[in-house]
Amino acid sequence: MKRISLTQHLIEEQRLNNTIPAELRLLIEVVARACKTISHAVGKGALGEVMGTAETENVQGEVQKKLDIISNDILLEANEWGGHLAAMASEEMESIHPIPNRYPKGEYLLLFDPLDGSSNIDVNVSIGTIFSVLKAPEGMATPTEQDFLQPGTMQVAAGYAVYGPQTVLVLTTGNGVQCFTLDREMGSWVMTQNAAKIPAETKEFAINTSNARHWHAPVKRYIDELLAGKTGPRGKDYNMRWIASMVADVHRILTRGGVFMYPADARDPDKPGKLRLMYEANPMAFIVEQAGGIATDGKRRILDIQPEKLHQRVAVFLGSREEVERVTSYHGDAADSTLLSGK
Ligand code: P6P
Repeated sequence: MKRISLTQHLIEEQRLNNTIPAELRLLIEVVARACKTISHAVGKGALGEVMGTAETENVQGEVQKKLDIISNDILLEANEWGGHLAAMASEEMESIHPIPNRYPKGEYLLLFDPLDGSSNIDVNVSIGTIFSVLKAPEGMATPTEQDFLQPGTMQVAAGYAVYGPQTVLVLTTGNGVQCFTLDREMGSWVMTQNAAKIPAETKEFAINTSNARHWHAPVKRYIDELLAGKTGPRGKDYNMRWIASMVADVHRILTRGGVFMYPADARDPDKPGKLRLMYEANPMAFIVEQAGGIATDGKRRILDIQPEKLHQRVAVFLGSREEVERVTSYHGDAADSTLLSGK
C-alpha cells in the first residue's frame, strides 16, 4: 500500500480541498519538524544529559524538567523566523512570546505544551507535545495576551506528537483526524491513519483514582457505577488505565475508545482540575470532536468556553460519546451547580 507523507497530505488538502492556506501548511510543517527534533532529544534519555530537573519553576509553580525547557526552546527557535506567526504562547512561559522584530510576522498564533507528561520522562513512559493554532485578530498590530483568548471553536489546526514506542503525529485542520508515524530511517512523517474515529461505546476509563476522596458527587456516582461492573446499573465490566500523560491517554482513546477525566474537585474551588484550557484541553477537544467523540468540562462543550486567562485550568471529560454524555448529564442532575468547573 503506497503511503503518503505529511507534506503530500498538506499540499493535497491545500490544493484539492482548499482547507488550508499555504501559510498554515508551512506552520504545520515547521511544528512537525520541531516535534521530530524533540523526539530525538527525548529518545537520548540519560545518554543525552537531558534527564532530571532544571532547578527552575514554570508559571504553574511546577519544577521544570530539563526536557521541558529544551522542548520549549526547540519550538520557539523553529517557529520564530518563518514569517507565518505573529506570536506564540507556551505552558512553560508566563507571558506570550511575540515574534522578534528582526523576523517577518504572519497571521497565526501558536500555542503549545512543549512536553506534556513530564513526570514520566525519567521513568521512560510515553510523553508528548500538544499544539493549537489560532488566527490573529484582524488588524492586530502588537500581539497581546488578549489576542489569544479565543474559544476553541476558533482553532484552525490542532495536534499532538506522542513520543512512545513509535513517534506519532496526530493532526486535524477541521477535516477529520490524520495520524503520521515517524519513519526514523527517512526522517519523514508517513500517514498511517487517514480518518481516526473514536467508538461511541467503550469499556475503558481513565482517571486518577487517588483523588477519589475529593471528587464531587456526579463524578463519584459515575465512577462507582463503572466499578460496580456487571452487577451494577451499567451491566458490564470496565477496565481502567491512567498513564499520567494526557497525550498518551488521549492517543489510546483515539485508537480504541475510552473516556478520559480530570475533574474539578473539592480541594480548590478556584482551580477546576489540573489541565489548561488553551494548550491542552482545547486542542485535544478539537481532535476528539473531529474523530466523533465529545469533550466537556462537565457542563459545557470545552470548545465553546470563552477563555479569560492564558493559563486558566478547566475540568476535562473527553472521549467516547456515550460515556461523556452520561457523566456530563450527572453534573446537570447535580443540585449544587457550583460542583461544575469554574471559569
Ligand atoms: P496527575 C501531566 O503532568 C498532566 O498535565 C497530564 O498530561 C496528565 O493527564 C495529568 O497531568 C496527570 O496528572 O495528577 O495524575 O499526576
